[in-house]
Amino acid sequence: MLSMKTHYIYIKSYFIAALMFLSISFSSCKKDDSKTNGGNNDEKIEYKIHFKHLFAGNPIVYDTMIYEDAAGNKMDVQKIRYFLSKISLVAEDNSITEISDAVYIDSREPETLTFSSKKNIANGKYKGVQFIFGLDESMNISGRFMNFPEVAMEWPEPMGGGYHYMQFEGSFTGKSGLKNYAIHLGRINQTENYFKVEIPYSLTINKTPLEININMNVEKWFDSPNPIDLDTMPSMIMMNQDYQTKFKQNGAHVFTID
Ligand SMILES: [Cu+2]
Repeated sequence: MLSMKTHYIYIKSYFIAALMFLSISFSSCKKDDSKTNGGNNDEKIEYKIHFKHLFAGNPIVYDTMIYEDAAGNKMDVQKIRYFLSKISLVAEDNSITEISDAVYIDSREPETLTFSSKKNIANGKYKGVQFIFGLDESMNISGRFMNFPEVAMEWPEPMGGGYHYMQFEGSFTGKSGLKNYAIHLGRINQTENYFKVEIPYSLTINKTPLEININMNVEKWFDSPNPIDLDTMPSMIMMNQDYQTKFKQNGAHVFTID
C-alpha cells in the first residue's frame, strides 16, 4: 500500500509530467504547422522494422540443447549477430525505395531488434521487400564502423578485411561429444559472399506509419539446398569458400516477412 505522502508525491510528479508533455506537444505542433504549406510531397512517414529470430516457428530459447541440425545432431543457439543492409521497398512499377543503410542486429539484444526511422515513401502499392544479407562492396570497407558493437564484427585484414556478415555460434553434441560450432560468414579476400534477398509482400502506403517484421527462420540455415551436418563441418569456415557458398545458398530461404 502507498502511504498518503507517497501518494501525494506520485500525484505531484504526474502533474509535472503532464505539464511537460503538454508543452512538448505544443512546440511540436508549431513545428508541424510551419511545414505543411508545401503540400504532401515532403511528408516523411515513420517506419519500424522488427527483427525476429525463430527456430521451427518459435522464438529461440538460447543456450539450451533442444534443436537439431540436418543430420540430427542436438544443438543449441548462443549467439546470432549480423548485418542486413539496403533494406528497400519494391513498388508495383519496380521502382525501389531504400529505407536503411547497414543495420546491425544481435538477436539477444532487444535494442537492436527494432530499426525505426522516417523517410519520404511515395504513396501507392508495393509488392515486395528486398535487402542485402551482409554488406556489399560499397559498405564492406574496413574502418566503416568505429564503435562497438559493430566494430566487433571486424573480419581479419589478411582475409580481405571489412566485417563479418554474420557470427552465429553455439554448441552441439557430435559423435565425439560436446563441441562448439561457429558459422562466420563474410567475404574471403576478393570473393563476395553477400546475397540479395527478395521477398514478395504486398502493402499499400498512404502516409500511414509502416511496420514490418523480418523473420530469420534459423533452422533454414541448416536445411536446403545444402543440408548441414555440424559434426562434419570444419570448426573454422572463415577461409572455406565451399561452406560460405553452402550457407549463401541456404540463406536465400531463411528470411520471411509478416
Ligand atoms: Cu570469424
